[in-house]
Amino acid sequence: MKQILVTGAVGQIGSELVSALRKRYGKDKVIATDIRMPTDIELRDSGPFEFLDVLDPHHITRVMQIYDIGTVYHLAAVLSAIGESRPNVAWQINVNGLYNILEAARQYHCALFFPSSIGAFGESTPKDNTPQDTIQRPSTIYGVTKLTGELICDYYCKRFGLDSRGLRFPGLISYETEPGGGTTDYAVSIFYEAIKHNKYTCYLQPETRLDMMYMPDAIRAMIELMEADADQLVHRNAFNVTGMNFTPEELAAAIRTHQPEFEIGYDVDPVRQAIADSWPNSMDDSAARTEWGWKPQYDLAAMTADMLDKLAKKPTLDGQANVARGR
Ligand code: AKB
Repeated sequence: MKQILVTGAVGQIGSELVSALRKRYGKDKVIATDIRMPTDIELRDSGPFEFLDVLDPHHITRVMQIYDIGTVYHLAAVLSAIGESRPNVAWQINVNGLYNILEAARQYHCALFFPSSIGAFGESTPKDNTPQDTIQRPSTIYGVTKLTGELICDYYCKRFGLDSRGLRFPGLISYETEPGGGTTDYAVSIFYEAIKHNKYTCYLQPETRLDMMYMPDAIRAMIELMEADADQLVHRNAFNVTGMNFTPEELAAAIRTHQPEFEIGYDVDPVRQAIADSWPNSMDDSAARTEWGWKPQYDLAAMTADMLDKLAKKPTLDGQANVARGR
């Protein structure tokens, strides 16, 4: 089996994907790369790590020459809220970085995973049960870069036969590595604050409904899609996938079933609220279910229970965790 390259390996998805891929295919089969040094000891010591700047095509080629890469999971990206504050950087990394990776994948005959997002939809997209194939006119730079990514990945598949596949991720909830600069980050921060202080101030309005997914489902979705039989795939870039959808109020209520005194307040950030308002309330992921058997395992209740349990045991949250949860 050829090796797997992961870009953006130190980020929220990358840190957990690398560990899952190493468990599945072997430690030396997975080359973790990032422009940041991993602080996580497991990620750093469990297999090869290379500094890799996706904006440097020569650097990518050098890494491709050193290893025998067959698949690339290209996760290096800027998220939606940061993108709005630095549109130029969002375009550079999300579009030019992807282009450099696509070119290297074409040259070295690699399969490519590309993460798109609910951000690739916009105000004119049907909001409820958003279809797989529908209007996509995103109004954020993040959305524009993600839609560009979907299209260019499809183009490389049709034009050069590159085996590119992708998912439109909703907000991802995880306890290992916190996200940074996204609009859906509240759904992670709320758990840290619930454990530490038993209260949270949310930057989105109480009734803002968005799709979400727990990280174990997201990791499984990526691997299952990349392992799926190509003949079964009608779509490629990118499949709607979702695990659950909820509002901040509903998430707070789920946390209250474990911590009855938990309080939520609101201090709305107009930038992130506008981004969230332009995204679907819920996506139809039947194409993913039909074409490669997608099925989430975590709903709101299961995810909430697991997040609170895992975070309460996290060494960095010790002490304060016991105060909020009465243990
Ligand atoms: C963000 O909020 O920017 C991301 C996403 C939904 O793509 N989590």
